[in-house]
Amino acid sequence: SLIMLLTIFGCADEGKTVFKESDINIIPQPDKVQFKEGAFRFTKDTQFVVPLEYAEVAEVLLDKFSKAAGWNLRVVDTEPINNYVQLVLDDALENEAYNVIITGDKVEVTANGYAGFLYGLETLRQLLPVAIESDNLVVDVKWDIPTVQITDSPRFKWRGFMMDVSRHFFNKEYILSTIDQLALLKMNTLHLHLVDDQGWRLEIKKYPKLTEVGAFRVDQEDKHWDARQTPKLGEQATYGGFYTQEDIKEIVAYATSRGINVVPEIEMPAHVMSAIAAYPELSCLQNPIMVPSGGVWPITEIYCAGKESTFEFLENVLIEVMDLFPSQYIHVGGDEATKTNWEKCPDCSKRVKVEGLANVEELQSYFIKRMERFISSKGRTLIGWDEILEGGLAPGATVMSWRGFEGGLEASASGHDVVMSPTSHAYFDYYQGNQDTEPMAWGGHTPLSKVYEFDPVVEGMTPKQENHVLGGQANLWTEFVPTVAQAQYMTYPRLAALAESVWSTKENKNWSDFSARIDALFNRYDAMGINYAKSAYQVTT
Ligand code: TNX
Repeated sequence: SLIMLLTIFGCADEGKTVFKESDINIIPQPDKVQFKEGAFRFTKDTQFVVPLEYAEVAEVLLDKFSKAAGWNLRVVDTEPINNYVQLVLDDALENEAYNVIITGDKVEVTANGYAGFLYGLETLRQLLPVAIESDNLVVDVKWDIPTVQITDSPRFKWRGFMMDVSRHFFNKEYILSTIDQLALLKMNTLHLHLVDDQGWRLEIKKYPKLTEVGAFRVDQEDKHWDARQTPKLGEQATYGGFYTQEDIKEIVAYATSRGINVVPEIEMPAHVMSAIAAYPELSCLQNPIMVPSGGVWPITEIYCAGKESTFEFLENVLIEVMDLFPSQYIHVGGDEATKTNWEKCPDCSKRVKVEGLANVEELQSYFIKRMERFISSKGRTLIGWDEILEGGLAPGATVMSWRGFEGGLEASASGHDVVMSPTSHAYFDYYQGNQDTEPMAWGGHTPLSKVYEFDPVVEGMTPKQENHVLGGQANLWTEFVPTVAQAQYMTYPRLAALAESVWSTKENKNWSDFSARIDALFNRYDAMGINYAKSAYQVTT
């Protein structure tokens, strides 16, 4: 029959792309890649054979084929005919690990569950022609991939990226597209910095003013960050935005389908002027303040640690947060609190006495420990910036080490889990090239090569300490990042270097090999319309 003839013809190697080993450019570098001459061709009839409970995972590729090739590929759970992609469960594999075997007529992906299947498919995406990234129909493409065998698994289980959506607001669409980029690089954690002085970005039903007031500020149009620009009370807000709870549900659902956990950060006790502008009673002195448009330093307008009502407020906020975010980890910030108002506050002095503390400084540790009890009572885990070490760490707390690796070393030595996110390697708000030619940034110098050197495990760590290193994370603070174009510029391709640092084995990391592979990623970014920094490519250590 005609169908038979077409099937036989489609199965012949004739006309398929002839690949070279150098055509394989996967980032992050997999554990093992074996190249064999030959190709597998995706066609409009390629079947995806997927265990039913994992059917959703195939969407990552089916979506792309539907847009770029105009195909409506099918997921089946029956015996396939020839030319198919089959996902096979294998309980012997570790979480997130996968194997891919590609031959001329089939592709087999094995994993122990959703994440591994996803990463296998993301690897296929990187083997496909860049046209797969197109949102519009592309004609005359041979949808061929080389016949390789890949064995792969992550080095760390926390592979994170933080986006500061407070200093500048980035809408839901940008967050969703960022999730897709994270998945491409096999990152699995998106940390949203939802609260800071300059804006509260999450709808809380019980406290509507947090977003009605706290999500908006006075800003001059072309000057989105200026510390000298202190708004006067009563001035009209012009800049802002926030996520509704519906937005968050959509973000979390999409992230989950891309193997990504969304960690919410609700800052406390400092970096919360936006909340105090909305509800002045949260501060000790109750001075009326505006949401500041620029940096405020030192940060003295902080939550009052003396009043019970502060904790009641935070618990109510966190209840809504935990309903929205299934994340095991709840980030409570904890950084950069200046305690001068606690000094002036009778309720705080009283609390110091009652709790038997030495001084108001110790209220920071009291504060975080109390929140940790609440969070762990709900079965979740508190994580905070390394300032939460000061005055004694809460028992179940995990530390995110940003002022170098020291906080992480100290916390892991005392048996706490840590995520390494040091300014030296992981701060994407720092310059990545020559300061004279780069757009205005926070300062610092974190070129691509420096990010690539990042290793969350520090030399000299004991094996016990090493076991407490969950992984690493990059942070994009957005004081000087007002637009999507600028956010992409600061994020890419440094995110690719970070991804390799937290996924690939030490032995497999090689800067010159990475530099060669990254050209293929640039082509992909071009196809996706991403404004990556070409300047980052130059080695500028
Ligand atoms: C320090 S990192 C901060 C942020 C700033 C950042 C700028 C941290 C926990 N706090 O508030 O945006 O430096 O690099």
